[in-house]
Amino acid sequence: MKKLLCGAALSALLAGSNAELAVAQTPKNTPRTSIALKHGAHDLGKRTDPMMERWRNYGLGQFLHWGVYAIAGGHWEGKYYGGAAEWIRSWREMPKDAYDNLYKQFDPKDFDAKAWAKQAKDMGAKYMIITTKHHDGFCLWPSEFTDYDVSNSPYKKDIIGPLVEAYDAEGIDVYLYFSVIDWNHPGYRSVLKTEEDREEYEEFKEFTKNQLVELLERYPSTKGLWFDGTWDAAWKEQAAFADELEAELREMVPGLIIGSRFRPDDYGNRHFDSNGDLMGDYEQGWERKLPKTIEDVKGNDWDCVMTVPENQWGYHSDWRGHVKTSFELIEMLVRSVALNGNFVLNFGPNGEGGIRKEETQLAAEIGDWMDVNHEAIYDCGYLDWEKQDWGYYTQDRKTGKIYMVVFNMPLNGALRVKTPDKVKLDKVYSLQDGKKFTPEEIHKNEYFIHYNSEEKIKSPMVIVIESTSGEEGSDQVYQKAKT
Ligand code: H76
Repeated sequence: MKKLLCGAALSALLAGSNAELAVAQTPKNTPRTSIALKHGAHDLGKRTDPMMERWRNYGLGQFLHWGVYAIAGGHWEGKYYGGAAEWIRSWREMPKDAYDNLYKQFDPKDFDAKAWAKQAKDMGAKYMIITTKHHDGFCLWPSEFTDYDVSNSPYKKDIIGPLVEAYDAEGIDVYLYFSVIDWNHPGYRSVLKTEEDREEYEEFKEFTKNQLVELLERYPSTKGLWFDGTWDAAWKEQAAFADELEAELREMVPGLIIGSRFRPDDYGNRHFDSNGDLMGDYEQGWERKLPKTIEDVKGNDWDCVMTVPENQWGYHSDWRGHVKTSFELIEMLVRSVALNGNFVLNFGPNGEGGIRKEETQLAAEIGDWMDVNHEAIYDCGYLDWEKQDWGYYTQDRKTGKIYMVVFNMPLNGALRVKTPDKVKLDKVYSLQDGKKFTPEEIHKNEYFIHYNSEEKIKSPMVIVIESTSGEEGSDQVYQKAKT
């Protein structure tokens, strides 16, 4: 896609029916009328410091949703809850006091932080996000600021500490999920209607701040914070508070990464401020969905967080509807990387701390694929070559090597590759076994890479291209058709 469009072309597009396309093609960093904001985006453009470079190159992450909702597992008194398991407290059929006493049963005998970390490592995850506190308010760490935490459960011990230690030991960076919705705190409000609401909410804000500072003090190796619940009307009024708090948290941990789902701007806009600029280090809006084209991500860093069933994060004992396969998840991972994002797969351990067999199997299958093909994922991002139907290109940002990740092998085994002008394909080979391919030039800047269609392919295969640019093309003359 051309980055720069002349004014006339742009207005022609805008006038056309495809408004979405026109917006996607608006050049980045062009001057525009801007609204004066105190609490909008403070820095424009991507962060280029080492910590953010590290984040950008993760490729694959793991999300963990764990809390007392795992004990209910999506059921109450034999009745099935169709919503997301971690939301069961909000269900009409779920007595609130019964839910609020579930923590008295929280005693996960199977919890083994090292085993979880090992499994994530074997899957190929480079970062992990753990729910320190979900909307119910139950804290997986012993918090000084509430009694509703692990220390008052029969388990008694900290959960977050051992997880941070175990994942750190595996070389997997830890991020802390934190909900600014807290159904347990008396000062929490989703909407501020009265003066009294506002007074109470001030206490809740103080509590929120104290807990966040506490988390970073307790777990100083934390690489970032993953916020949730910031869609509340009450929170959307807190631009100044959130801005100041974010600055304070960043001060505490140099390089700390915070996405776009934390603070609202002066007008209550989130993710993107009133001028359309991203607030935070990366776009956090890709939840259970993926961008289709590079234009969709507007030049920003982003990650996609994905559930295995349609919408279950915490443990639900009875998954209904479509359950994604490792093939689908690998395709999502590759698509994410090909569009300059990371892919984060969610796991919901059960009330005993066990990881269900479906998730264990998916982790193993993804891990098997990553063992062979991780080169096409880590340190990789978007390549500006015309996308083909067989799959996705990724490119290593450091070595420049190009990877063709093939999901749809043509029946005749002929994989089309269109290159920009003056690109020469020097070496083309299979990542799995190094077997060489000799590209057939079929047209100017267009080749077939012939895969022996007799050979059965069991999983998405990767072909490496080493190329040089700036070379003259072949001597072959291709004549344009006269029509
Ligand atoms: C709605 C909502 C929450 N955000 C997801 C990341 C899950 O935590 C879900 O419960």
